[in-house]
Amino acid sequence: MVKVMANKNTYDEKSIKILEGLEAVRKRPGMYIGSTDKRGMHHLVWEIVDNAIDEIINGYGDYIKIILQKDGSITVADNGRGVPIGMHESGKSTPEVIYTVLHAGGKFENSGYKVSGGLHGVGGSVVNALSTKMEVTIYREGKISQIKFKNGGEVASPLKTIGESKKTGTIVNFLPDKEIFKNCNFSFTTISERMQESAFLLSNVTIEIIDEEDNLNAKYHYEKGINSFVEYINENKNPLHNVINFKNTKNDIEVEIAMQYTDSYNEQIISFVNNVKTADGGTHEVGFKTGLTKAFNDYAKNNNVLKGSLDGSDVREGLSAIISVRIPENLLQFEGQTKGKLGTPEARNAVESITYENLKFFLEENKEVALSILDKAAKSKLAREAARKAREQVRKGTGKNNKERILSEKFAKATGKNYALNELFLVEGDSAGGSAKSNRNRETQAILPLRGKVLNCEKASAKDIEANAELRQIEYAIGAGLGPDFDYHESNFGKVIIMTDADVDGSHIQILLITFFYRFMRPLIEQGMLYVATPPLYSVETSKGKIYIADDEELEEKRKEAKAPLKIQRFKGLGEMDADELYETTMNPLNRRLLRVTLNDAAIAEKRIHVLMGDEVAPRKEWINENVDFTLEDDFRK
Ligand code: TSJ
Repeated sequence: MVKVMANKNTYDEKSIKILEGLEAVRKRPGMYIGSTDKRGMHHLVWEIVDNAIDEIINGYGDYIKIILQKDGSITVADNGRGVPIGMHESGKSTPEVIYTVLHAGGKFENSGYKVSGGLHGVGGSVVNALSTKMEVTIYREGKISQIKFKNGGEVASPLKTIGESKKTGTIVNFLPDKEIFKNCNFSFTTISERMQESAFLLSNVTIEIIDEEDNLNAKYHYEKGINSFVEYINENKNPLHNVINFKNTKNDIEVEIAMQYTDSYNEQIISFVNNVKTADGGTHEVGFKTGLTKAFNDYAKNNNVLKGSLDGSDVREGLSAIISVRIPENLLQFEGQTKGKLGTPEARNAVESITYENLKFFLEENKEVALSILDKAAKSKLAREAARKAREQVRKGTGKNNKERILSEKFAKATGKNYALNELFLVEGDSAGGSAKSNRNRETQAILPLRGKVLNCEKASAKDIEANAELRQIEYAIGAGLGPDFDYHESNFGKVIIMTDADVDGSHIQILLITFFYRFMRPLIEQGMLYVATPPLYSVETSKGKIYIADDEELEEKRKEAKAPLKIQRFKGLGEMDADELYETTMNPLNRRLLRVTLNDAAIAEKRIHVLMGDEVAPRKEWINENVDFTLEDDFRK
């Protein structure tokens, strides 16, 4: 009797501790999932899916299904062994412990490689803590068992058997807490794109995504793993050879590389560590690049095919490559704010020597391919040197085409010498450009009006840019070079702001310009220096004077607030505002809303650009919404 009482007490103490643990997650969600915006909410999905992926990596199951439910919840199912359903020493079921104790995962983990990019791996309990509802259904030992939670981790219904089945697997359904994730929805596109990447990395696993709300679905299954990934990236390009694949292990670090050159000028390297993308690269990417450059330079030297040596950027022109490394947990090290950069020093050496040795062998065995790549690299070197000379002449003012090179009189420069504070507005149309020039902060704001459509840079070379008046003007205005020579430190502006009409043509120009920056000044995007201005869509006369309205949602709010019908003017373009209005609403740092352009997924963004250049409006809109992560930079109005 006494003993039972004692047990009951410790049980209660433990429950309190548990709730305190989950309460900590609710108090500081950012510590566990990075943020509480859309990205953070998707993090919950990655946490759950990673558990299913771990089960598959350990050799159990080959199927993951994700369902975006109509009620805003999401379901993730796998056909692994099913989470153990036995009783835990605390008197609770194992699933209850796993989903209510922070980091409880550890006790149940298997050895081997885990999916564990920086923030991952904190597990189901964190997701539970941030959900108003979570249900776990387990198929195991001939039974179907289920446990339900509510309000961020309280047990709504303890584990019980709800049926019989011969199948095995785990199904988790959860509804993120709206109080924590305000105005967020799951994105089918974001989830599908990430799952497609996972499917490439886990060959022969099927991943299916179903959106019940919008009736969308996608199913991914690749038999050739990262080779299929490279083929997918190069789908619309002209490859110079079949995909090269090599794999080896050094110092406990498993390295697999798939690579293929095309006749394009673009370089696309995507790297993964334990199946999680390292968006900011790291030691494995450095090792790959070093090994690659060395292999080509050695080959060129030994075969007497080149004078001088090639730069890394020459050797990477037209290259698409996937680097996948698996690193044991004890050697894992991530860096950077979003933990997207591998820090493990041993990875550099392992990838470098595996790349060098395999490529050396490949080049010796495939002379024709080797020469065609070297030919391309040599041309890149020449173009790069010519471009640099031309730029130096411009800077020194000695070039023979200097008159032509100097910025057109349309460019209105900023007088201030503190470049970081200066802003370059790229404005659609001469008339809006004129307004912007007449009413601007002359010290910090420069205006470059753009005429008509911008060149589609998807397939352009540096030479094409030099031949294009519009883009050449942008290059000279920014003054920091182009392509591999671009150096954002040299930029004449801290912010480059694209300002177009809020219509289809305007968004097309935005995409074309973003494509240009993506291809030829990518660090500008990486450094968060590229923005899109958001001109208001409406103005409304109120008793207190004229107010400006950003979008339809805000207009609806104002309609509801107002008692009488509103007098509304719709702006079709920048040109419909006078210079004063344009400055006050869209350019004045105190009132404007700037959206920062961040490419959250370079690989797929480039593919999208291809889709976008078609005539359909819908996919273009989708691209803006899903791929270019326009984040509000400074919204002083709220
Ligand atoms: F945790 C979770 F909710 F995030 C989650 C876990 C979500 C989903 C969709 C799947 C899983 C999950 C966990 N799938 N499979 C597993 N496997 C185990 O937890 C497991 C199974 C069997 C054994 C065993 O030793 O028999 C051990 C483990 C850890």
